[in-house]
Amino acid sequence: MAKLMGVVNVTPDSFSDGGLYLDPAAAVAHGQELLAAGADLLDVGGESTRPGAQPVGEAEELRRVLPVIEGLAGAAISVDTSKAAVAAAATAAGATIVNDVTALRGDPGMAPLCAEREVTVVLMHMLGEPRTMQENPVYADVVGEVRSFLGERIEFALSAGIAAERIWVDPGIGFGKTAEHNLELLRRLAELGELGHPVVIGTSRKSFIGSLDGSDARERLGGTIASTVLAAAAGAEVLRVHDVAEVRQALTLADAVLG
Ligand code: HH2
Repeated sequence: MAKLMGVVNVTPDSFSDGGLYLDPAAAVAHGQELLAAGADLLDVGGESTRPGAQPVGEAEELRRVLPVIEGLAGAAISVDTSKAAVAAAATAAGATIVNDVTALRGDPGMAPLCAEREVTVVLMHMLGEPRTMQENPVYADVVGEVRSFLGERIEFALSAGIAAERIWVDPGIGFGKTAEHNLELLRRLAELGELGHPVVIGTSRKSFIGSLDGSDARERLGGTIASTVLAAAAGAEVLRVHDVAEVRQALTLADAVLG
């Protein structure tokens, strides 16, 4: 069965749960809840990457995520960061996965650090940067372009000394994409599996769901479940979600039917 990556956002401004877990104790308790609900790993992040988000400084990001990673010691933790210094401290505190939405393009120190620490790296596709990425994204062939970008980033990671078995890829749902681009990526997700690395996908509560029915971020559980089940059926191995218990049940059912 696909693995569930539970989201722990230690931010004031994340698009669906900003401010709920800014207090470290609340974030740790939330992480523990997600583990109890069936999360296989937890993705701890201290910087929102929602469209229009402002960047966060290194000291502030560290102040947010480190106590939470320390408080969740023993769980499988990924740190959602593009900064090498944050990844360095997080991996020293026990994180074993670095989830970098810039795919090692944001900080020149990131690739050597990940190679040296022997952590798993998530390489995600993003067109542009969060502040402006939703201003008219254009592709001739979104799936082909995402696939060739990820192929190029895999080569870069390998050349930096990151082992092939520690590289995961992610199409970056909502990162410089229209709703139709996101739907096309879901429709043809199996093509990304041909890269030969585990595919991670994060559709949870995202606005392409709302674009279909007008729902707000907190009202997108049905669309989250449908999209994660479809992604798992298309071969995605890691599903990044906020609502772990509900998605776990849906995957269990899908798995029982499809085998
Ligand atoms: N999506 C978000 C953040 N990090 N990482 C990966 N690998 N894939 C994703 O799709 C992805 C990600 C955005 O979701 P969220 O963390 O809930 O919101 P925010 O960025 O506003 O904190």
